[in-house]
Amino acid sequence: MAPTGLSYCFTHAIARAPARSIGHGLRAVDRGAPEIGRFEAEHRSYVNALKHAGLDVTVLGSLDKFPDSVFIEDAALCLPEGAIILKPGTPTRTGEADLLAPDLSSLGLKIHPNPSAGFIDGGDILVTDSVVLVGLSSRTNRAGFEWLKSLLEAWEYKVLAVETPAQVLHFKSDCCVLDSTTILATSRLSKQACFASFRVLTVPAGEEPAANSIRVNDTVLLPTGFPATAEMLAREGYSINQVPVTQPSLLDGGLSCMSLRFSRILSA
Ligand code: CIR
Repeated sequence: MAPTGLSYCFTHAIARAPARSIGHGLRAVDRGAPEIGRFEAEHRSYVNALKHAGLDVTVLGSLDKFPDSVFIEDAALCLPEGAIILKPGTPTRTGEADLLAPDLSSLGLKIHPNPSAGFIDGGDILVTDSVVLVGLSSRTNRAGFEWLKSLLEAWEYKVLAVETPAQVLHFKSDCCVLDSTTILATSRLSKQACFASFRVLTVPAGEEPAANSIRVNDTVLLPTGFPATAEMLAREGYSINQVPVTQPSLLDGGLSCMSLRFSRILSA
C-alpha cells in the first residue's frame, strides 16, 4: 500500500547528463534542434533545483548512443520496493532501460526486470498516494500496462489504466501531483473520470506545458515562462521554484522526465 507522501516526498534523485547527440532527439514538431551547451546549462539548473528541494542527486554519465537518454524517467520507475525497469515504446529508446539497470543496482536499488513484451514509458505513470494511473499512449500499450499492474498489485497498489489524449506524448506531459489529494492538469485532462476523487487545479489556457511540473518535498518545480500558473500555485499556498526548460521542450521533454525521484527513508 502506498504510504502518504510517496508521490512527492523524496530523499534522492537520479538524472543523466545530456548526450552530445541530443540534437538528434525525437520531437513531434521540429522547432529546431536543442543546443548542447544550453541544454547542459539548463540541466545544471534543474539538478540544482532538485538539490535545493532537499534531494541527494546522482548524475549518471551521458549515453551518446541514445540522444533522448537525458529523459531518464521513461526507462525506470523507482518505488520503495525497488527500481522497476520499463520498456520505452519507441525503437530508438528501448535500449536505454537495460543500460540503466546496472547503474540503479550499483546505487543500492533492488532491480525488478521487465520480461514483458509490452511497452511502457515512465512518463505515462502517475504515482499518487492513493492510486497509480497509467496513461495508454503511443508509447505505452495494454500489454505494458497489464505487466506493471500485476507487479504493483502484488505490492498492494491500486493501478488503473487511463487514456492519454492523442495529441499528448505522455500522460504526465499534461498533469502532475501537487499533494496527496491535489492534481495540476491541463483542461483536456482535468475532467477525466480518473481524477474524480482529487481536487484538480487546471492550468490557465495557453500555459498547458506548465502541467509538466513536479512537487518535490516542500517545493513545486515549475517550468519558467508560465506566470498565470505560477500565480495560481502561489495563491494556493504552494512554494514554487521556476526552472528553465527551453531546450528539453524542443524535444517534448520537461521537468518530470529528467529524473527518477525516490525515498530511501520510505524504502527502509
Ligand atoms: C521522446 O520523444 O521520447 C523524447 N524526445 C521526450 C521524452 C519526454 N519524456 C517524458 O515526458 N516522460
